[in-house]
Formats: sequence, C-alpha cells, structure tokens
Amino acid sequence: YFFTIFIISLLFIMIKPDGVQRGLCGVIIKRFERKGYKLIGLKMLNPTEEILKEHYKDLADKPFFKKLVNYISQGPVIAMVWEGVDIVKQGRRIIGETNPLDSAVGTIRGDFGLEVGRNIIHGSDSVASANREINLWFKADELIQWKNHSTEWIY
Ligand code: RTP
Repeated sequence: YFFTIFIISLLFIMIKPDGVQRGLCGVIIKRFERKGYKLIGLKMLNPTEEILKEHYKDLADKPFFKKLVNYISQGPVIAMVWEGVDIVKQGRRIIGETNPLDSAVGTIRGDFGLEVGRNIIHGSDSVASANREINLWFKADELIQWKNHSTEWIY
C-alpha cells in the first residue's frame, strides 16, 4: 500500500516589481484562488535592501545577487501568504521554472515572462523556507484566519 499524506501548509509569494508594473497582480492572485488556495495575508510595500538581503541570503555569493537586490528594492512588490494542501509543491507548478524560457505554457512565468531577471514572482521553495520568509515579511497579526461562509447565502 502506498499512502500519500497531504499536509496543509503556507506559502510566501512575492509579486516582483516587474509583475506589478506589467499589471499581473490580478491574474496571479486569480491563479491561486481558482486552484482553491486561500489568501491569508497581503500587502504592498517598497522592500528595504536589508529585508531583501536577508530574504535572498542563500544567494549572497551569486554574481547576480547585488543586481537582484537592487532591482527588487526599487519596488513596489506585493507580499502574500497563501494556505492550502501541498501548496509549496503545487505553487511551484503554478509559477513555473526559475527561467521563464524553461517554464511550461500555462504557468505564470511560462505565459508571461521572457527573462530570468524579470521572472515576475517569487515563491518559497520548501515548507521551511516558507516559514522563514513569512516570519521575515509579516507580523503575526497581519495573517488573517477566516472561514468560507458563502454556502449560507449562495444557493
Ligand atoms: P525562484 O524560486 O524564484 O524560481 O528562484 P530559485 O530560488 O529557484 O532560483 P535562484 O537561482 O535561487 O534565483 C532566485 C532569483 O534570482 C534571480 N536570478 N537572476 N542570472 C540571473 O540574472 C539570475 N538568476 C536568478 C531570479 O529573479 C530568481 O527568481
């Protein structure tokens, strides 16, 4: 017998400045909503270099690190927290590969992107990094627990 245990978890998503400037916020939010995921935190901000250096600290040795931090710090970005079953892995399937040119049509990067340095969106790559990133970008009282009551008034 094979059992797959599906665990409800959280995913940190950031719409990068190119995604905001391209007018893709709505379509990105819709793709997570229509899959069935739940939005529990959202804000627009101009991120400081400090928060971006912490966010991308694993990339500090990469040649593109400075350019990346400098670009995203121009802002604004949309930071979000999404909740649902298997969301880290499924979120990657919704987003596509790091390079938009390697991303399947139907993914966000595959449908809307051309350049790795303008790849529209960030999503956490593991449950552990999602928790780290959520703690970095959000305060506890900025995450909203809510229930769907629409069956009480949609017939
Ligand atoms: P992601 O989760 O965003 O797909 O990216 P990743 O962590 O798989 O890829 P990583 O190599 O960690 O890159 C993180 C972000 O850095 C930018 N980047 N620029 N050659 C370049 O100019 C370059 N390579 C990566 C991208 O914005 C990427 O999302």
